[in-house]
Amino acid sequence: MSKGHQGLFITLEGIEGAGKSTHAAYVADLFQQHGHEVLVTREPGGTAFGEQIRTILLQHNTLKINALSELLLMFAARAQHLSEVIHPALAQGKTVICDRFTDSSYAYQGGGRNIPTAQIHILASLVHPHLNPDVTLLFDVTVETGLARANVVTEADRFESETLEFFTAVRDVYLKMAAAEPDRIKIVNAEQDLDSVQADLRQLLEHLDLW
Ligand code: Z5A
Repeated sequence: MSKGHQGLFITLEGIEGAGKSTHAAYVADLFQQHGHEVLVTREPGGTAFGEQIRTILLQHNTLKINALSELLLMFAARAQHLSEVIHPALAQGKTVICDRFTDSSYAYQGGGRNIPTAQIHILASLVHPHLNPDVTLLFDVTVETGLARANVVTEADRFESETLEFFTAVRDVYLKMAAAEPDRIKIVNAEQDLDSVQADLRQLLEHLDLW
């Protein structure tokens, strides 16, 4: 696999409740079993600055945040995350497993909030001109299943309070990106029970020959 960094950069994507956080630990474990030094991180967040931005973005209150401000905050957190955590870890040869990255911006701010793809692309080119995930695992579930799972765990945050139409648009963008970039974005059927999802994940990663 040709890439401009030493370590592997793996991202996990999908709508809420798809199982990214649950499976991040499983994927990390598989890489560790094969001798990789692994760093698990998330967006928005992953740094002290990014976690503060995360709090602002997710808290459900009366604060008004327009779509462009939301997008810029996602990329501000990402710029910090890249410089403080992701680039150094990759340079040390670590396998970085990141729960959400720029594909989330295309899906949520693009699909969900209708910001033109070209504008998001400008920010992506500015913030990480030479870095793209080596592999993206897209955990795909129906909106109904994802929201039902997510809402059992915690009270709905600012995003989780969005409409079915919003999440349907988000999921559609993810599926379109996967169709456009099949070599990078691998769809995992997350509608199945946990054991079946993990069996598929193991088989997929073995097939990709990443270790
Ligand atoms: N966002 C954005 O808009 N733009 C951006 O650029 C970025 C992010 C980077 C982050 O919040 C929010 O930020 C997110 C998008 C936006 N929107 N929301 N909401 P977050 O990190 O809190 O949200 P999330 O990533 O969607 O987290 P989540 O709801 O926890 O989803 P998850 O990590 O995919 O699911 P999970 O926690 O692993 O699983 C949820 C529950 O389902 C849990 O009880 C599991 O045990 C259960 N589960 C998972 N899989 C299964 C299966 N297969 N069967 C049965 N039960 C399951």
